[in-house]
Amino acid sequence: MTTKRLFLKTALSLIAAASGAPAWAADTSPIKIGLILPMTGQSASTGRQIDAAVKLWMAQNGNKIAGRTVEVILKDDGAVPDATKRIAQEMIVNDKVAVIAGFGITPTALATAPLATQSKTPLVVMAAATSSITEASPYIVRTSFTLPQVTIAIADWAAKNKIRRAVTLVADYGPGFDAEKFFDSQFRLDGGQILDKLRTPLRAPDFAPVLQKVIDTKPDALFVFLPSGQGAAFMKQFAERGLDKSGIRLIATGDVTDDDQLADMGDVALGVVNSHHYSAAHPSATNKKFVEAFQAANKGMRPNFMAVGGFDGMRVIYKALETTKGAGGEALLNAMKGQIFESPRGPVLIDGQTRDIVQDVYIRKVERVPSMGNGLYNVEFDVIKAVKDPGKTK
Ligand code: VNL
Repeated sequence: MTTKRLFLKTALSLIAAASGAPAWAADTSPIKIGLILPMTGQSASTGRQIDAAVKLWMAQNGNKIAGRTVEVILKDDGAVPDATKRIAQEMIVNDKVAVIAGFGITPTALATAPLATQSKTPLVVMAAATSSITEASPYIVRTSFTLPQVTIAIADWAAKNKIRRAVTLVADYGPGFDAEKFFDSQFRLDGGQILDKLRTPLRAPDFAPVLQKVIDTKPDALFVFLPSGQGAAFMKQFAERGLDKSGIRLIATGDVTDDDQLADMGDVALGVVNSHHYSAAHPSATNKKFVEAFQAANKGMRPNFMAVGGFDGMRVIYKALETTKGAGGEALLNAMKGQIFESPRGPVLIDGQTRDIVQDVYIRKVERVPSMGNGLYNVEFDVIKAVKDPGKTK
């Protein structure tokens, strides 16, 4: 053995001794993805949708990246922020996850943001949609949407379609404040007038008192944002109070005419014009393939916008992990930035500057679709291309 080769051999065995593995051998440990979702409680439909979409992504794309096995660790936080934070801490410290995804509602994402920053762990927000979430940590990337992003379109549509006086009704927390504020400013800019701003609690809302106020105020239209899972209960009370026959038009964000519940809402939902980034009836080949595969794997379930946020979140994570060969931290975060791809919702970009999603926003009307089993669907009739979140403060 030459001196040079002996030196190399000694150096390599020293490195191997220090790291516990031969330095030239590839890392074969599993790549872990933490997934925190509300699988129980009021937001359980969001957890169910995203879990199903993550499983579909894995079934279609396998569980191997750079020769390593990908493991998804799913934990239920019941949409309780303290639980989310505790679970995230365990995933970072004990499981050594490369990334944490999920986050059904805004408070759970905000509670976890400081941990992401401290530990340099990327968070992929697949559901929560308050604009400010991506500003709570430089390690947050979002594949869902923001309320300002989808709300401006319906405010604009309303003002241009003979609606002069409106009342707003939103859930009393982050995304509701965003929806209320951006509906108000766009609608007034377009010459409309806001007669009243109503809010209902996030937990166990009772729509009776606010609907009575709407009846008394008699606006041309009622604009509504409620988080996914509350739409059906709202529609029921709207109809029970005769509001569907009152001449007061119902307009909304697509959270209210959510594909998860729309099929069972009944005629009260017919004709509701709303704006959002995803409809199960989106007429693209990519979406048809997605909906068919999702329904084949989940009998009786129609994918909603939460499922698409989860599916696309996995795409962003997988592509980034392929780039880093499974490494996490800042490298993984950077590999998520700037991704452009065709989602079931349409073309999307993960903005490298804001880490938020840029996407098309559609104006839709709830209709019965004979070619789709005569079910109720959000049928797209107009589009605003490549909308960035208008809610960013910097
Ligand atoms: C949020 C926004 C949650 C929109 C939603 O459903 C929704 C949130 C659970 O940011 O908390 O449709």
